[in-house]
Amino acid sequence: MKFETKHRKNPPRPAATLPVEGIRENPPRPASTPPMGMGEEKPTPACGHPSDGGDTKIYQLCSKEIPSCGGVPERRGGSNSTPAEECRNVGEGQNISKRGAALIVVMWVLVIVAMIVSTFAFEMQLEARIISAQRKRFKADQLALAGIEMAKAMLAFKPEAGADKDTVYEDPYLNEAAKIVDGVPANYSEDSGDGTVTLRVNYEKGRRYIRTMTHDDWKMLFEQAGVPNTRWDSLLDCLDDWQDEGDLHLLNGAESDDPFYRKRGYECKNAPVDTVDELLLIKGWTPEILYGTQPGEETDRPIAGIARQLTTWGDDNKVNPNSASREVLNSLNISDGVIDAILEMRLGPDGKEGTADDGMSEADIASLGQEIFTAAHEYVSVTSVGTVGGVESQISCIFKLGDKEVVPLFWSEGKQ
Ligand SMILES: [Ca+2]
Ligand SMILES: [Ca+2]
Repeated sequence: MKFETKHRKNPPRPAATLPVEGIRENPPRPASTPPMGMGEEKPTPACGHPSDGGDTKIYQLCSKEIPSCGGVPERRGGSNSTPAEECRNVGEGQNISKRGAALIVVMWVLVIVAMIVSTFAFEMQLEARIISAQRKRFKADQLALAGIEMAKAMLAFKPEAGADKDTVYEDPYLNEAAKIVDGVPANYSEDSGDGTVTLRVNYEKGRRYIRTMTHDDWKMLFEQAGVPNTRWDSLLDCLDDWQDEGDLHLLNGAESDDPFYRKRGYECKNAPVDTVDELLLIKGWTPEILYGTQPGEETDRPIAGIARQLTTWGDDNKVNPNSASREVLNSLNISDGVIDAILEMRLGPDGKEGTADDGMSEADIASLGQEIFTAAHEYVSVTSVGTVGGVESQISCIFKLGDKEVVPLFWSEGKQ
């Protein structure tokens, strides 16, 4: 009890630690300032906030709402700051922290919006390109189809009365059509709308008819193409086994019981080939032999390929010299002098290739005195290419020329 009495008599409370008394004493209120009361305005504090009035209400306001003080506090931080200043400093710090957080949120929102917009723009650009490519593809397809119709009109062309092989027309289209009448390869190109249609007309009689070719004919083609002669016998025996009836294989051949065919799950056809590509099914006949060594393929002896000299459209082994390539002419049993004469005569009087006077007449061909040659050209190959903005569409056809109509025999879309 004695201790409690002593403690009550001597309360050690410094004046500076009494916020109520200090605030009540320190703010000097001007004489002209009316006392606080009803209808009176609160004094403006140093920080400019009206709530800084110097009584206990300040602490309540500071704890709930941080005033926006634009001024700089007279004393900052440390144990020497008054509670009002501490409150103001804390309020300013929290206010800055809130502003920083808001700025970060705004920046993130901007980044996300920018990413969404850029993604949307990229997808739109991609779709626009796809639609543009599809539109070009459609136009190119239609141009290729239009080219086939143009070719059919050229194939049905009948020259005017009195016109002969050397007649030159003003219209390039008619000049190319006149070439077809003589069995001379024709090339025609025409702009149409946004694109171009290109026609190439050739004749299967300018190639070797597979079904009538002898082993010597094949060997001539193999030699020119660069096929190693060690493979010739195997290639020819396998070809014969593929086409002949029965399952007895030749010395270097292969029938259905050969592991090559068993592994692939099909048998020998035992019938003549119907297309040039069918040769790829025969043992030993690789794409390199038919279509040549591809660019970038490493080999000591590149092969040129023989597919361009072959055909399965025809009736006999005769060849039209107007459309035969040098390789085909070399595969025939004729002298080099005859070959040189053909190459010179088919250029026409102007001596230039690709002009209106190209081609040998039927009389010119007969003058060669070679039974292997013919002026017939009933099987016509047509390639039509439509091009729009770099997009190509190709159609390849085989037509048979009749007396009154042009009959389509083969149709292929896409590059070959
Ligand atoms: Ca056979
Ligand atoms: Ca010429």
